[in-house]
Amino acid sequence: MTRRISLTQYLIEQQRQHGHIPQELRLLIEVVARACKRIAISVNKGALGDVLGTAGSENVQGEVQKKLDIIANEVLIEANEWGGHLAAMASEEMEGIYLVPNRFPQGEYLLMFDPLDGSSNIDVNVSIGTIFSVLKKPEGSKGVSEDDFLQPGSAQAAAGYCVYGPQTTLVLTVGDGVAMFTLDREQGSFVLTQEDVKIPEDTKEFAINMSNMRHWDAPVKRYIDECLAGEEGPRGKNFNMRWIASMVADVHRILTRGGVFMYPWDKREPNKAGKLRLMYEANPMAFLVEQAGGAATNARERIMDLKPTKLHERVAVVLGSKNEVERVTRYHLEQA
Ligand code: AHM
Ligand code: MG
Repeated sequence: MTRRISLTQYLIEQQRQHGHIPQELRLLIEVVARACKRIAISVNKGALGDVLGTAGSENVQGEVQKKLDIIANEVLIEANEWGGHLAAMASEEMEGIYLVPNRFPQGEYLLMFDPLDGSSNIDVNVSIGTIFSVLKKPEGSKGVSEDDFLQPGSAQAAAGYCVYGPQTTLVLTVGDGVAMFTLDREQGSFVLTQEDVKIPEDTKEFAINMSNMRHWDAPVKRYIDECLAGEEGPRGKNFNMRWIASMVADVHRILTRGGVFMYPWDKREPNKAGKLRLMYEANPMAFLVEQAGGAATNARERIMDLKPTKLHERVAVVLGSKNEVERVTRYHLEQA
């Protein structure tokens, strides 16, 4: 029988072999994984568990909150606040940062998350997920403020997501490649199912919300038009399209078989950079994708080089197979 490696075992072995997962970070990742298991249980209950539908409130971005958005946010906070590994947390569902209460020991790490990504898919039984990003509190800073979170994605100590689909899969990087763990529901543990995940450099599959086409900037239109022209067009090959409307599920497909994902800036929102959030959606996904040999830009610059100016900052996102991301980015830079 092949040896089954649990997430705990994997992290301990990584710590022993490479020494790059400090004890506190290992604890943090395990706690996040445990919270994801609890969220998976709520997601799986669906209509039987009073978890579907709206909660009758709005988050800081003016979006209607679903019951599961709130449940997942609470599960992540409760699981993480007492362990002593964190100084503070930030979430898509909370306006300001969440300080670890004084009654608990304070740690060195900062945790950011989108507790339930792909909210529009909750009620229709389509894959959704949790995205998380881990930073270290800047050295010498007393207390914690929002400014401490405003570090570029290249400073992330770890990042990952958990996709709640036909399988529940946790995907993780601590800066040494990407590993995938599948939840064994009988045993209640995440089991290593793929190591050293690699995104092919080339692809014939793109993911974009085509209904926004009339609002796109010219370089986005050029890129997609060329894909749609198929074998007879300048690309000389036929492209396929997928759009799940859960970034977690779209990125999971790209990590599994390649592809390019785009949520570009468009003319509907002249003053906003895009729809997706830099700190807890784009940065963690960019870290994973780069660690798997892919690329991630805001159509002009590397996402992980961007210096955030606020917690809930939005950003245009182009990520996935390297050669396609470079092409989309080149089209934008040529236009400038
Ligand atoms: P959410 O965090 O409120 O769920 O929004 C983010 C989601 C992404 O998962 C997905 O890629 C995108 O929004 C889908 O947007 P659209 O409905 O415009 O296609
Ligand atoms: Mg989201």
